[in-house]
Amino acid sequence: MSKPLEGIKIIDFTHVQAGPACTQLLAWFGADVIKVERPGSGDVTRSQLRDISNADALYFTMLNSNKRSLTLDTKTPQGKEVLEKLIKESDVMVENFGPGALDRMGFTWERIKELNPGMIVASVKGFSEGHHYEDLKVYENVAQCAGGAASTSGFWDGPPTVSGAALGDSNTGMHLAIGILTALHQRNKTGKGQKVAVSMQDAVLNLCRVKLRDQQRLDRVGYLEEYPQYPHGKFTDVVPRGGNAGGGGQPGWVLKCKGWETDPNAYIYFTIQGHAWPPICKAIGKPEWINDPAYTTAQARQDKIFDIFATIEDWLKDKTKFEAVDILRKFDIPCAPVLSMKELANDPSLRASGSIVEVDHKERGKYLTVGSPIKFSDMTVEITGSPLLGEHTDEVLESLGYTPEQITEMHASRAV
Ligand code: CAO
Repeated sequence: MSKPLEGIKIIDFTHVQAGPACTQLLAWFGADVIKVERPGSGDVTRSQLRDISNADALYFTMLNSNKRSLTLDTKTPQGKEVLEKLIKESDVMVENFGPGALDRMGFTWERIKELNPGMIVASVKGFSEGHHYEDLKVYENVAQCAGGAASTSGFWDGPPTVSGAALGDSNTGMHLAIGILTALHQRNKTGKGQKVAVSMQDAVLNLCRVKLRDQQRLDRVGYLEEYPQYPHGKFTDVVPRGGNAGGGGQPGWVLKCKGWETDPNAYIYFTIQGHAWPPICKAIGKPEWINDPAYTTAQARQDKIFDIFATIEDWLKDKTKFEAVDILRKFDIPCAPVLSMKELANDPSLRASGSIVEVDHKERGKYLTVGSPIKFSDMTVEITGSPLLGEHTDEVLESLGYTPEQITEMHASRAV
């Protein structure tokens, strides 16, 4: 069966994580993604954090599956000529160079439009165009700090904390993919391409919108009732770090289970959903709390929420996180074990659903990667190994009309 994005050709001028995550997603869904890399070295992640010497690092392989690789020095006249030919016959160019790099290479938006008026040029930058920091180069944690994630994560008595989730990188790539698909849809109606841009700061902020909600509530009423600082602690005029508190209307916390003294992940996340109070009381052996006015409403519980969590922890002390969840699920209580990466890697459900897949790589052999989190009823997303550096250079050049002699000459001059 044909894949939804079959026929869409993408020049993948991306590197590291934010851009490659975007183009990888589009490649999974059928786009022909040609990764353009500098001859000799390629994407820096090919050699960063290697676990096998002389084989592409997992950092690269896990972000570049289903793509083709073309080596091209786009600062040489021949390299520029190849890129121009590619632009003429492609639908999308995705890039996440430092600010101004594409212009300095000679591929301004005006030039690209001239070559192909239907072209969609999609960019990731650290900050948006016109922003007072627009000249800055940005990596993951820089974006998490600039986008509001760090100031609102961690504990109130510790420093701002970044998340292990790639909120700045992969998240920005996912936003960009949505932008590209939107621009392609628009092009179907107008025939015209356009520029699509997502800044890492904006993509992080978009995921922090509940914290902007909280800032405005704090400005108005001076406290935030779902934060651990309420009602016994103090608020200032900025949204505080709330530790592991639930971010919505349901109080929640990470609670210790059997074995927490030696296993750093022997915990569950426990949520006290308002209408689930009676089942919670039954589950944890406190039926007397069901009709006790000191506990019946969320408001009544608020000032003793940590005593309630302590009671639940006492109930949890002889149960593993898996045993606890197996009991609590019968009571319809929103909860989950805190899973380590090792547990996730071996999770049979994630393997069965294709969310974690094993793929083959010419140099590495088999490796695990994260498969498509988006599931379709009419398509199974197949994940293939990432390309070796320049693996598809000759076939791409041939398809652009270059003769074998010209290709040999380009290799000799290191243009490819
Ligand atoms: N042929 C010739 N030159 C090439 C090339 C190719 N195939 N590919 C890249 N280059 C050149 C660029 O043109 C640029 O040259 P100039 O600076 O001389 O114009 C040069 O390589 C360096 O590019 P860069 O600025 O993108 O790379 P860097 O390693 O210095 O910075 C990063 C990396 C990620 C900080 C920067 O690209 C950036 O801020 N990108 C935008 C934000 C982003 O995506 N960050 C997330 C990265 S994932 O954590």
